[in-house]
Amino acid sequence: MAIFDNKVDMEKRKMSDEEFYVGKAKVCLVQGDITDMDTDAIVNAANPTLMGGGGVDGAIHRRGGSEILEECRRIRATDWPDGLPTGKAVVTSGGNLKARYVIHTVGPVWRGGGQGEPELLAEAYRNSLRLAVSKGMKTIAFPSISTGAYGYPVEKASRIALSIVKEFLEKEDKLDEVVFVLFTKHDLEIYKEATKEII
Ligand code: AR6
Repeated sequence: MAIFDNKVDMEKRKMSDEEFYVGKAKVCLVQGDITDMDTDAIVNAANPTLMGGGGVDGAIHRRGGSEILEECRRIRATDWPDGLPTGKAVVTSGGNLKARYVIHTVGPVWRGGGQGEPELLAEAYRNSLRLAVSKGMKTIAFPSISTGAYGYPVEKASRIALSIVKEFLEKEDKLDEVVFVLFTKHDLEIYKEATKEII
């Protein structure tokens, strides 16, 4: 039964996937819900409170269950009493999710682009990738950080996301797969366009 399910999953992913390699690591673009992913980690586009919210953050906490929130509370109490700064990343277990871990990072709020947003968004991706490697993870899935409630234009954000992943994989050979899970067909198309320039 497990084999059958895997086959179905692979077929589904083949239909919507765009795949390419950086060194021996595979990078995939998929349209879907990141809470369905069975990668070692999924990344949460959180806010500094780490106490949940809307969008992908809400979906992860709803489906992952209270264990994730409990761990976030502990992280706040011990490491980040004033909140997780923009661009940083922390890890919790995946609770009831298929993914074993959730990496919580905070992207920048878009304020026109002149307030350090590109570098902060790059840091959010970079620190998430570093954390995954430091924990021995092999596969990681990202949402399109900052491009929902935080208003970062997806055309610009997709280019930063792909450039940072490419740069990271060129220097570091410990990850097997990085997946971008785009919630809408529109975002998937924009990411596909961006790969033509970046990769
Ligand atoms: N799977 C994949 N992508 C999703 C999902 C999902 N289940 N749900 C939404 N998206 P956002 P941000 C997409 O707003 O802009 C929260 O309230 C969504 O379509 O989730 O970084 C936090 O608590 C968009 O493309 O994150 C913060 O307060 C992308 O995920 C704030 O929002 C990011 O949208 C963070 O804002």
